[in-house]
Amino acid sequence: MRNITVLSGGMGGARFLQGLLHGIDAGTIPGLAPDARVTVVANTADDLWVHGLKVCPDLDTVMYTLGDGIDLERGWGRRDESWRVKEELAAYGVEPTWFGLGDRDVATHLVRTQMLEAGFPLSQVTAALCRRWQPGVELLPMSDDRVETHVVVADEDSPSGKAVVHFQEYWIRLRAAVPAESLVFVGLDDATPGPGVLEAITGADLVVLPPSNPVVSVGTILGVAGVRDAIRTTSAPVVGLSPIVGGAHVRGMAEQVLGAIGVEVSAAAVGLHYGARTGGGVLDGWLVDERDADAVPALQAGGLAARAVPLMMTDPATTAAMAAAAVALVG
Ligand code: FO1
Repeated sequence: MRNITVLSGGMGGARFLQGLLHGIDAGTIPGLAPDARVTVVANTADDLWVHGLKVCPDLDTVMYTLGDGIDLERGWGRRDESWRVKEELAAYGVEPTWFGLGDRDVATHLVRTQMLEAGFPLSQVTAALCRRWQPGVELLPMSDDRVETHVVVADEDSPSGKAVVHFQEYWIRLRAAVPAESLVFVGLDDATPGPGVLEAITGADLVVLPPSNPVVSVGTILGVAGVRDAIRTTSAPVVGLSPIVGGAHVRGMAEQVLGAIGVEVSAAAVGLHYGARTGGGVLDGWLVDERDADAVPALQAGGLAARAVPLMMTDPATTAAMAAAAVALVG
C-alpha cells in the first residue's frame, strides 16, 4: 500500500498520524510501502472567527504536531508560547476572553486571514502554511466552504430555556460540562468537498478513521457532500480505531456529543454507528482496545472485521503498532 488517506480531527487524529508516519519511516508497518504517502482530510467545523482572525484548530493541530511546533502538554497551540496579545485584549475588555489566543499562534491566524481576504481558498492557505511547517503529509481541509459546529445547551436565563454556542465556546468556556442537547452543523449541507478530497479517498490504497471524535470531527467530514459515497465506493479497505476505551473517551468530549446523537459511549456502539460498508456504512474493520475485547463478537455480527489491541497512543512507536494492527485487520 502506498497511498493512505486519514480523515482526521485534532488531537487524537494528530497523535495517530505522528505514529503512522513514525511507522512508515521505521518500516514497522507491514503492508505499507517505505515511500508510502499520507493524505489527511481534516475537519474544519471547529473553525472559529475570533478577534477578526480565522482560527482552524484541527488543521493547525495536525500541522503543528507533524511539523514539531505543537505544545505537547496542551495538545494544541504552539510550544514556547506567550499570551501578551490575549492579555492586552482582556485589558481592553474585548470578548471572547475565554479563547486561548497565543502570540505565536496569532501569526498563523494573521497569515491565514490575510490570504482568505485576498481571495485564496482555505485549501491554498493551508498549503502555503504547510510550506513552512513541512508536516510530511498532504493536509486537505474537508471543504473550502465555511462550516461551524454549534451546540444547543440548556440555559435557564433565556426565554426558550436554551442557548446555542459555537463548539469552541462549548468546549473551552463551558468546558463541555453541560450536556450537549443537540448539535447544529452550520453550513455543512451546502459545503462542497475541498480540492483533492474525494480523489484522496477514491484513489487511496487504504482509508483510516483514526481515534478522532466520531461526531464533531470524523462525523462532520463524513457529512460533506460526496464523502460517504467516495468511501463506500473506494477500492481501498477502510479501517477505524475506536476513540472510546473502556466506555469512556480518552480525551476530549466524545461522551458529551455522542449523547447528543443518541449513540452509546462504547467502542462497539461507535463502530456500529459508523457501520459496515457491506451494510451501507463506511467501515470494513474496527479496532477496539483490549479492555473492550468483549465487543468483538457484536462488531463481527454487524459485518465488521474486528480485533482488540492496545489503543492508548502513549508514544509514536506504540501508535505505529496500532496502525500496523489496523492494516493487518483489513490489508
Ligand atoms: N483548547 C482549550 O481547551 N482551550 C483553549 O483556549 C484553546 C485555544 C485554542 C486555540 C487555537 C487552537 O488551534 C486550538 C485551541 N484549543 C483550545 C483546542 C481546540 O479547542 C481543540 O483542539 C479542538 O477544537 C477540539 O478538539
